[in-house]
Amino acid sequence: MLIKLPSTSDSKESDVTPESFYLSRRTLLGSSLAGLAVSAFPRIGRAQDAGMYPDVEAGTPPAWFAEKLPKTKWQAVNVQGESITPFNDATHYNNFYEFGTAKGDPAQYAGALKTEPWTVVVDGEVGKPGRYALEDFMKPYQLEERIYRLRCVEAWSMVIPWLGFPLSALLKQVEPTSKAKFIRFETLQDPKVMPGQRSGFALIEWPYVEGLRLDEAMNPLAILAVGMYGRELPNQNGAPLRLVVPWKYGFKSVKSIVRISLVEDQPKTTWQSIAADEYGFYANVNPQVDHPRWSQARERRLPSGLFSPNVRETQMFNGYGNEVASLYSGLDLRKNY
Ligand SMILES: Nc1nc2c(c(=O)[nH]1)N[C@H]1C(S)=C(S)[C@@H](COP(=O)(O)O)O[C@H]1N2
Ligand SMILES: [Mo]
Repeated sequence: MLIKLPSTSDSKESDVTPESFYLSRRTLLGSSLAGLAVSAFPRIGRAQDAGMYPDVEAGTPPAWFAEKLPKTKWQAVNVQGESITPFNDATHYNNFYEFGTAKGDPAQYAGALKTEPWTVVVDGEVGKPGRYALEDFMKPYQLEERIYRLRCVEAWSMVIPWLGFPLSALLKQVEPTSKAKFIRFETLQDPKVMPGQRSGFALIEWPYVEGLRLDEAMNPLAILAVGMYGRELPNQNGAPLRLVVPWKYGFKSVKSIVRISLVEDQPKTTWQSIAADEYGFYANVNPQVDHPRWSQARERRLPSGLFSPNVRETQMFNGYGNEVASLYSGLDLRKNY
């Protein structure tokens, strides 16, 4: 991955959502005025919960989606002092190499991906393997909102409100055997709709593969997401099902998942296969361990433009150290990058 210099087209200063907007939204939601919040902002979508966020394009949610939305007041976690990245940035500045390597490619081409019907396979070292239609796969779970920082290894970042459920809940369902030590995820492979898989982009062996140690996967911060900004996931963000592990670089958060396997050995991940000396299995956000070609000490928080680059210090474990540091006690994080 190459670092892109900020260009004025990345975002306009006028796109910045003031913190006050977010705070006032929270205040409204905190009282029983959630309904009124919608009418206060004229440019929002229709009668979906997407109306909670400004400028969200309403989607066409699958039938099972609405009944899974959080019923009570939505909870924000870990977002003190942060404002949510505008929807337009989160959906037009993406990495999803199956649809091309330019940041705008996923928004331009991922619309061709058909996410209904969708099948998820659970296999490997589990007591209850299975092959599920997505709506059946989702049956046991209620959605929660999780507002997380997302830090890409390329040194840009966003704050995204996801809708998902803890990965640990899935693990409880499928009953890993005593041999299961890692969890492996696979993205859809379909060169007909994924131009990145049929071009001469031979560096990547498809499908895209990612993985976690089982204890990392059990950490309550790790979620499987099916939505963001109060609506279902846009295709370019990994519809209909993706992983979100906020304390790790973004490439761990694999999109458009079709297969989840419990395995004995550490899976070989896509980015390790491309350049093992640059992208490790752990990929924990760590400002003290630089990428061989650039510093990881700072990041550009989107929206970021030439005249307001919005640069900030990168935090250890992306600011989630209290929750996850104990997973790595005794591990040399310089070697296990
Ligand atoms: N299948 C797949 N998943 C992927 C990627 C990809 O190219 N293919 N890119 C990763 C990278 S590098 C990042 S930073 C995040 C970006 O997620 P976002 O576009 O929703 O912000 O997705 C990750 N998941
Ligand atoms: Mo990334």
